[in-house]
Amino acid sequence: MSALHSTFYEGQLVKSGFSLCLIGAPNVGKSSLMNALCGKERAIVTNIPGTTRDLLEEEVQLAGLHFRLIDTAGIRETDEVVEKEGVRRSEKAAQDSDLILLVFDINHPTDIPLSLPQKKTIVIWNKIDLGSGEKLPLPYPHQVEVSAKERWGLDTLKEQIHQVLWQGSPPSKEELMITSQRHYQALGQAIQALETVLSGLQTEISPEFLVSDIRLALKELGTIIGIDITEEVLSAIFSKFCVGK
Ligand SMILES: Nc1nc2c(ncn2[C@@H]2O[C@H](COP(=O)(O)OP(=O)(O)OP(=O)(O)O)[C@@H](O)[C@H]2O)c(=O)[nH]1
Ligand SMILES: [Mg+2]
Repeated sequence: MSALHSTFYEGQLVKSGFSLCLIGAPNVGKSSLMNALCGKERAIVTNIPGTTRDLLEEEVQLAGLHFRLIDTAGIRETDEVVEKEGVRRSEKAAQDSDLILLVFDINHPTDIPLSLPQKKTIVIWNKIDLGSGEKLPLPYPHQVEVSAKERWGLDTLKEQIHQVLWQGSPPSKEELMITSQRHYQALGQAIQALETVLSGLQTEISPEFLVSDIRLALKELGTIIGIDITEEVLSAIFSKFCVGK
């Protein structure tokens, strides 16, 4: 029951999808990568730095999982009001998303003044079709070289996305997961009640004191499968073991 209870986070992600945010300096190819991953020209791409000014979202399936891709405005120091707001939204989107693709132009890598969580960040070295410059030393273990323009390296990127999401241990297809908040709560209550029963058994208290917690656990489990199993099970127990008589 505890193992099932702990699948709730993953279960929820699988059900509602993951958010994946593209972050980086202007002109590094975030929008181009967004388009490459979507398989369509969703975002405007130009060679003018500062093309994307607002957040742009698109739902996609990548390797069997559902994602909400978010393209963002390039991060740079600016006094321009609209762009400044765009940069603020980019930083917020990075904080809120399940996964971050931190994009660099491998031939002109300039760092951005943002420190992102290592566990959910993948560094993308883009534009490898133009050659390969000196990489910046960065504290993120997951790094991939791609060309958004030529669609190179996208399969490796998708593999990395999977690895980072599941931290090396993907749930097997047969694994049962709970995806509903109500089931999560009911299972949690049942576990708590059974733990009380267990410690009661260890201290050898009289069984009739355990009945109310067993009843509670059964009631909670019953709400998951939609029936009231309490009375049926308890009357069977009472008829066989004379508990509490
Ligand atoms: N050669 C080459 N050019 C690329 C690649 N990816 C993007 N570009 C070019 O780089 C320029 C900028 O691309 P965008 O995708 O608009 O870059 P961005 O990071 O979204 O830029 P902003 O929206 O300004 O922050 C465009 O001229 C693209 O065609 C790539 O893999 N190889
Ligand atoms: Mg853009």
